[in-house]
Amino acid sequence: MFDLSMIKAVYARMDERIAAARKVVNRPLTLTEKILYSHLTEGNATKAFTRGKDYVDFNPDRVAMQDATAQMALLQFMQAGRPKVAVPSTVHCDHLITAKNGATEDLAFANNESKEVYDFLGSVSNKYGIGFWKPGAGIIHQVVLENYAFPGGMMIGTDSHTVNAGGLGMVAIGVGGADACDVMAGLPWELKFPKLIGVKLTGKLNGWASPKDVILKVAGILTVKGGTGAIVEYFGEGAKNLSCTGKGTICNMGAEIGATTSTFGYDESMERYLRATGRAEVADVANTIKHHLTADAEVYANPEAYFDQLIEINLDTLEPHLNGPFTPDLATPIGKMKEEAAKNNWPLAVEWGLIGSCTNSSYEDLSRASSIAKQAIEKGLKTKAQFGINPGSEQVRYTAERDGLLDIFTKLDATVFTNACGPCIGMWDREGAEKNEKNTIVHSFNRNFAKRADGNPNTYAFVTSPEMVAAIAISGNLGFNPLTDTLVNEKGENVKLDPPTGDELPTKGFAVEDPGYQAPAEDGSGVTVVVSPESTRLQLLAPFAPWNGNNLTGLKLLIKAKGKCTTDHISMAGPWLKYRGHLDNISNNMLIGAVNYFNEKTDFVKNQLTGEYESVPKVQRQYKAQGIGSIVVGDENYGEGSSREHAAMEPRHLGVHAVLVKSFARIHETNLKKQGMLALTFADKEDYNKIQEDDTIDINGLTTFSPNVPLTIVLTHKDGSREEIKANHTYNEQQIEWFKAGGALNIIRASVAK
Ligand code: MIC
Ligand code: SF4
Repeated sequence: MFDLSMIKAVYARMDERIAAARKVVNRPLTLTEKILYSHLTEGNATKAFTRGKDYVDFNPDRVAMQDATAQMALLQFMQAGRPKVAVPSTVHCDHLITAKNGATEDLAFANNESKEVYDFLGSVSNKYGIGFWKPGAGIIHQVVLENYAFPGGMMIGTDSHTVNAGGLGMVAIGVGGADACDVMAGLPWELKFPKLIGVKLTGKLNGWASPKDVILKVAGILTVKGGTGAIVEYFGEGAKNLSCTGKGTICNMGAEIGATTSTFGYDESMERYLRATGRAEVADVANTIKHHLTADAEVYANPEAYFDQLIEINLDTLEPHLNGPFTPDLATPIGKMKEEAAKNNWPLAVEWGLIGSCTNSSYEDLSRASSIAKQAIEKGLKTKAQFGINPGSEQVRYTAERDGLLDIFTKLDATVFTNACGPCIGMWDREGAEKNEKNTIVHSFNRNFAKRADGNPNTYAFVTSPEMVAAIAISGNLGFNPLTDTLVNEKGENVKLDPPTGDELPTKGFAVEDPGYQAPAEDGSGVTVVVSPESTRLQLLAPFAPWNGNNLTGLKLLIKAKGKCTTDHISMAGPWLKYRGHLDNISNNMLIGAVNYFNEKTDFVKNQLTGEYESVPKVQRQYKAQGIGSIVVGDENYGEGSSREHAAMEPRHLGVHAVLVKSFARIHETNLKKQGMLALTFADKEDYNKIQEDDTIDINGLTTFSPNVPLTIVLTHKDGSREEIKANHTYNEQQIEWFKAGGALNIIRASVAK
């Protein structure tokens, strides 16, 4: 068990902290407020904060990082001049393992291919007191839920699905590496005090419905930006009826509605999970302060009075859903899928069914999906689609193997891939993907943006529960509704699949031989970290230049992005993951997935110096070489999706000064600010239409840059005509200092130098 004394200390101060919060807020408290107010940097609250307005400093209890983001986070931390991390922190190697031939071969390949990166992460972790989870140990959020998450705790992680730990009653938030660096350096972490969305769950799941369907439905209601700036708190009888890992699934995909995080009050399902995962002592102490680990009774009795928005879902009548294609909020209940697919021309034949990802790779998930697979074997059915599985952790895998679950899948010709992200992050060597054929896949992951899993823009990916993935993979048909439809077996008989069954937790308990954990050195001062100057995968960071004190003038429009522009469009994953530790190399993928408004093409923009059309990074490197600044323009919810700060560091590195959009996703906006960029929004969204392809742009008002005062943007069009528009921003005093210093890290550096 890890960090019991830290958990006890958090619990020990909760009484006093919550009493102080109660006094200033002066009404009953939600769970979210209890957790936030008991983690204030100032200690006991002295004033009530205004939701959606006040910036507040917090002291999170721990930090989690995955390998693809940890490289940048730790390259920054190395410059902070601290001997050891200030709070318990961990690194998890899960993103860099390609799924191809199955776990044993794939893991060996990755260990070789990414050796340099793993050695770097291992030695940095060892030096600075960070727990290190080796490749194959599992997916960060499953490993965190199994080992580190605790009710009432607060955590940040360099991955947007850090929110998964809400399943164990935490406030767990995804951030960029620079934020993690601050917290590991012992500095406070700042967040705009969130709004609160309440989701009341009534009834009990039954039949084919699963926890995944709760969040697929919520995503349909709130859309990809409906949760922005808010924490979602689930409650009600229905919540108590869900397993702990099921709650994790729901919180996990809260990232897909843009929510800051989601959480559930402490209950018996969490207690069972803590005990089953070797943390009985955490459950025992949590039991002593139970009343602090859920909202006050008045809140749930009269939620309208305490939440900014309220949603109610009846689990008794919830239908299984499939969300997609290309966006996780396009929710279709299974009963309507045949109709919708025909109407929209979605290919019905399903080529692959994939179970895994941090969202749905628990023991319960594998157990319920295997109950469907088992029926297929017994009823003489074969899978029509190909079938792949990534268990969430070595503990889950080992236990599922012992209990015969994996054997059932392999009898159906499934491939068991490594305990890692794999296809979910485009680390999937899918045969034939390069042909770019139109095809459908179903998976239990959370994201389904174009090209995400296999790089093929014509793969129609649908997100659903593991048990539905199994049923649909067996039928090979997107429209197959296991509630009503039958399938024809080898003997030509019509057979029907019974609803899934499964174990919330393994009846014989969890087991594992080697969980893949490496503890750091007690005293790491003697450990050296080497980064070869010749490396193509790792590069030490050079400080960005501070602001020169003048308004920005003569910026060229680099690209006006049209429509959805997620972090996958700005800094693609898959094959580019290998450069996550090398800023200059990864910058060659900057915005190559974004659609150019003026020609509807990707990675094809006008070079204003030559009039030629070229790839985005190429054009930008020419501007940089000539000392010309540039600006990126975007649409709604720009930077949706991942926490990867590369999407902010690449433009910074290549000389883009500002990003001007209709609206931002939270993490990306903060990442831009942290790296010393200008993150601006159109005061009037219609002004997006005024931006022309050959525009030269000035940003005025920077010499008096201050909170709540809009900046002025002057557009000079090709014909010499000029237009002035207003741009809003959300910078506070501190964040303006980041801009002036050329990035937040320069401020930490300066304080070390003193
Ligand atoms: C993702 O799911 O997109 C990732 C890969 O886990 C990212 C982090 C990254 O880009 O490394 C995330 O969600 O934050
Ligand atoms: Fe890994 Fe996918 Fe989860 Fe991101 S969403 S952490 S890539 S499994």
